[in-house]
Order: sequence, then structure tokens, then C-alpha cells
Amino acid sequence: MNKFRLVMIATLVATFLFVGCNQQGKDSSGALASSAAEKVYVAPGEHDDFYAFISGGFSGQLSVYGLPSGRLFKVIPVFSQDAEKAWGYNEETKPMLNTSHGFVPWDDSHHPDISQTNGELDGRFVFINGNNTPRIAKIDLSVFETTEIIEIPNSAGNHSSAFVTENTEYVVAGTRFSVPIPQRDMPINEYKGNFQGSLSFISVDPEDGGMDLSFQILMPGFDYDLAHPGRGASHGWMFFSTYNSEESHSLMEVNASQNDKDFIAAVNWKKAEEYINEGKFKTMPANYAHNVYDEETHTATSTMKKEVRVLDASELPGLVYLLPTPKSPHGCDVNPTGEYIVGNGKLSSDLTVHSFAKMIDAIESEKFDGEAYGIPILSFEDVLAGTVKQAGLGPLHTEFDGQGNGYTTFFISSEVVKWKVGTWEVVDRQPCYYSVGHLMIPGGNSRKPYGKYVVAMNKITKDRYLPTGPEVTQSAQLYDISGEKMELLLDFPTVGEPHYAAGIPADLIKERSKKIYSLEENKHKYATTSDANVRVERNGNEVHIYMTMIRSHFNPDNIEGIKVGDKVYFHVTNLEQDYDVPHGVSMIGANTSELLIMPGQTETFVWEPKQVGVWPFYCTDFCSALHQEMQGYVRVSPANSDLELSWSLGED
Ligand code: RUQ
Ligand code: CUA
Repeated sequence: MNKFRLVMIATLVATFLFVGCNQQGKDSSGALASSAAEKVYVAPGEHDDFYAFISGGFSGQLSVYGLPSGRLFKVIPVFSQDAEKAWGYNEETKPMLNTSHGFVPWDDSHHPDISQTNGELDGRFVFINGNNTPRIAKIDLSVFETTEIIEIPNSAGNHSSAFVTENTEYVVAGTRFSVPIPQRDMPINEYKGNFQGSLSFISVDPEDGGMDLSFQILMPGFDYDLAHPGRGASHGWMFFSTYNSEESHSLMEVNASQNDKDFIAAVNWKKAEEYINEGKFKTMPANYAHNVYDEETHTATSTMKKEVRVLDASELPGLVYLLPTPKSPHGCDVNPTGEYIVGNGKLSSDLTVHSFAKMIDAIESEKFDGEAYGIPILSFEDVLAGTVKQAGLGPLHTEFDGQGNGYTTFFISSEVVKWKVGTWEVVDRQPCYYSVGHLMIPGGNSRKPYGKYVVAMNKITKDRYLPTGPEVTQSAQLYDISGEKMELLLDFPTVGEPHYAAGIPADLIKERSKKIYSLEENKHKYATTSDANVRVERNGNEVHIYMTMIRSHFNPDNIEGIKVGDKVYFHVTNLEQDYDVPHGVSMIGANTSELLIMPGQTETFVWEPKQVGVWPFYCTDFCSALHQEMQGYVRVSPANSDLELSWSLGED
């Protein structure tokens, strides 16, 4: 029976992929009408209307695109080392990738979400989850850089994350894998009843945006897949989809697909705050890293935190309710008014829409349909608002346009389906090339979506682009949704596998984008803000070079007295105070990346010379007509040399 089901599902998937890649591919050839081309054409020198922040999945990064053009502006390094920007290579940013497992230079980033005020996008920050070694990162949109990363303890596979509440009170992080909490050595086949899930609420300081792991909620040993916040009337609640309510631990594709319904867990986080204030939490020992990049010192610090406050959902009434939801739901999406919670059962053809008002009625009249580990289960019929029937195959994610329509992706039948909120009727469908995962409408996770475009993020591209060997590009597709029918406008390649994205009108960000770092405000410990302070200092075998750069030289550019076996720190300050004049620096044989230093900024790399000689360094960014002259030499003498340190610029 189990094997039969498995084969059935696999066949279904294969059939639809095959159909998708052949028939739909042909239909679309030459479909790009000239009106579509006009709609995505942004003339040279003009700006796009929207920013789209698209996650990189296994790249661990976040890419910034313009819409409607699909042009790539920047790859913001988040969880993965990036030699282009020295992220995780220079001394200043290495602490950002510190974790309880040590330095972890990679992660899997899935869900970006933009900060909100009163349920609307405010354009201050983007938050994004790291799946593999559970973390949440914050990107500051005045500089488009990652400025904070917090690790999540008692978690594994931080997938239902990083979604923000309507005043950015919290960013959430739900564990995908249940695990022993606290971690311990135990047999895997004793999973059931012993492994647990955790849902973490990370508070965000309203003033400076600082993150803090406020509390965690201990949950039954299900898999917590996605989440979205309540808003409007349902503000104060957070909804998490679950699968594997079977609590199985092996051959999951069969064993976690047994139950007809899994759940959406409705978490009352305002109630959680009450319990915290009443002291109804346990303090658990923990070990997790909190890494903060300070904009004044241009330097990150990593602090290990040792405790976490934990609320047990099975002991605290009113904290969590379970809403039965058919067939291993994946996406868990809330409409702009906050009344409807959509659960997309990925093995179902229907979409289940729950009603928040009905949920509250059922809770108040205590109409429960059993419980799981002490958590009340509501009855499916009592909370059901409606069903979008037979809309497609393999529903995954839903977004809303703010005009009363929902848009749901179907992985297996490879399409976006538009339906009406309230009547649940399908009004349009458009194919995706191919096998779409998430979709994004700018402001889609807020009270105020900007329903002009939807971006579909596809898992497979096959024949859509020129081949590039076995690995073909990942891809997104842009649709115009301003009319009754959706219109495919554009394919554009993405960096890594695009999982989810967050979009925002450009006007909400671009005026606040920083142009330079002020030299006067540079508090870097090794900053050299004027040429008078340039120097080289020795402390045992550590040598610190206080260096400046300006068009088109380094100061100093000749250094002697370095010895084999020294550890040489280049602390380099870019003295420029003009927009868009970075300089770079690299040293032959250094075991790190180059540095790319913004105006007014200081960065450091370490070089350990291993060979006697005279070794060059140079500027890596084409900064002026005399960029190629921006270079220097370091003389390296034998370890036992007694040559004194000396340095110069422009001397014979
Ligand atoms: S997932 S394709 Cu990692 Cu958001 Cu659904
Ligand atoms: Cu400085 Cu090139």
C-alpha cells in the first residue's frame, strides 16, 4: 500500500513535468508580444518602479532586482562567504558567521520579509532565514548590508521563518525538523512523543532594530513548514503550517503522508506575552550566537547567549490551537484583511481557507475536536471559510493583490491560479515555465499589497534559456496582474534557487539609501582618517599597517622590515568622500579575498608572508584614469633579519 502510494505520486509528478516541459514550452514560443516588451522596458538611465529582494536558496544570499525590468543590481551576502565583497573574509565581518557550531560560512536562505509599520511596508529592514544552521539575518536597507544575525537554539531546519508581524514586533522562526529538546543522545526510533518542535519569537527593537530571542514555544514533534502573521483583527496571532503530524522519522514521503489532515497551528503571541509577564516560562540553558555589525566601528562582534525563555504549549491553555488542514500543507498565507488563512495541502487539489472569525467563535464556545499533546484541535467544519475546488495540482503558496483576489502556485500542474476571495471561484490561470514554487506580489505579506505584478519563482527551467552544461540557470517570471487576466511579461534568471521574495515600491527605499560613510564618524579601532596618521607598528611578530587609499595611491606604498613568519594586518581606510568611489586592495599570496572598501570605510585583511622577496599589492577596483598605477610593494626579509620597519610614499 505504502509503496503503491509512493509510485502513484511519483508518476503524477513525472507526467505533469513532462507535459509541462513539452506542450507549454511550445505554446509560449514567440508569445512575448511587443506590448509585453514595452511593459518591462526601462529606458537607459531610467529607474525601475519596484525593488525585488529574491532569496538565493542554496546560495545563502539575497539578490536585489528591479521590476519590471528584472535587472540584477546587487547580491547582498548574508549567510555565505562572498569574496567579491570580502564578506566572511575580512576581519570585520568574520564574526557575523559565528555560530554555536563555530564559523559556518554557508547557509540555505529561503524567506525574505520586509519590516512593517501598521501593517504596511516601511522599507527599513529585510529579514531572512538560514535553514541549515538555524539563523535569522537582518539587512539594513539604508546600506543594503547584513547588519545582524541571530542563531536559533532548540531548532533544526529553520524553515517557517523569517516572517514579521504587522509592527515588526517579532520575526518568527519555526523549526522544520523536530529534534530532542534539549539535544541528547537517544535512539531515532523513539522519535514519537519524545522529539519536539519549537517556535521562536525574535523581538525587534522599534528604535534601532536590534534583535533579541524573546521566547520559544515548545510544540509537538511535527514539522513546522511555513508561517504568516495575522493582521487587522487577527493581529496578535501567528499561523504555522505543519506536516508529519504522524511523527514519523523515516521514508517520510510515504510515512508523513498517511494522515488525511495535518494542521495549521494558530499561535496567540499576545497570550504568550502575558504568560511571559506572569513568569509562566522556564529558563532553559542554551548556547547560541548573536552577531552584530556596528556601522560606526565598521566591525562585527559575536556574543554567545546562554539562556532562553520557553513556554510549553501543552501546559499553557489558550496559547496554541490546531486547525485541521488537508494533506501535508506547505504554504500558510493570510489575506490583507487578516480574516482568511489559506493552507495549501501539497498533496491535495483543493485549497483550504480558514476563517479567523470562525476560529475565535469555536474557541470561545470551546468546541474542540480532540487534542494533541494537550493542544486543542478545532473541528475542520467549524473553522472552514471555503474551499477553492479542483484549482490545480500540488498547491504551494498564495499571495494577494489587495483587490480581493488570491494567487496560488501549483507545482505539479505548473501554473499560477487566480481566484476570488469570498466566492472561492477560479477566475484565471497562467502556465509557469516550469514547476513554480513561491510567488510574490510586492507588499503581499501586508495589509497593503501593490497588486501590479506577480513574480513566479520556478524550480525548473529546462529549455527556457541557452544551455550552460548540466546546470542551467534558475529563473523567475513576471506577470502583469493589473487586468482581469494575468499576462506573462518576462523571464529573468536569478542567482541561486529563488525561494521567496519581498517586493516594495522603489520610492519607499531609494531616498534613504546611504551614499558614503562619513570619515568623521568612522570609529573603527584601526581607522586612519588622515595621512598624518599613516604608520606601521610591530608587536612581536604581529605587524599592523595603518594605510589609506585615495585616487590614485595607497599611503604608504613602500613598506620594508616585514619578515617571514610575521602576521601582517592591513587596516585600510578609504579617504574618499564621493559617491560611488570604492577602492579595492589585494596582496599576492594572501589567503583571503580582496577588500572592496567604500568611501569613509575601514577594512582589514591578514597576510602571512611565507617567502622572502619584494611583493606587490594593488587596487582591485577600476577607480580612476590612473587606477592601474594604484599599487605598492612590501619587502619581506628572512625571519632572522634585523631590518627595522620603515614605510614611505613618494620618496626615493
Ligand atoms: S519553500 S517552494 Cu523553502 Cu518557502 Cu515553498
Ligand atoms: Cu583605487 Cu583602483
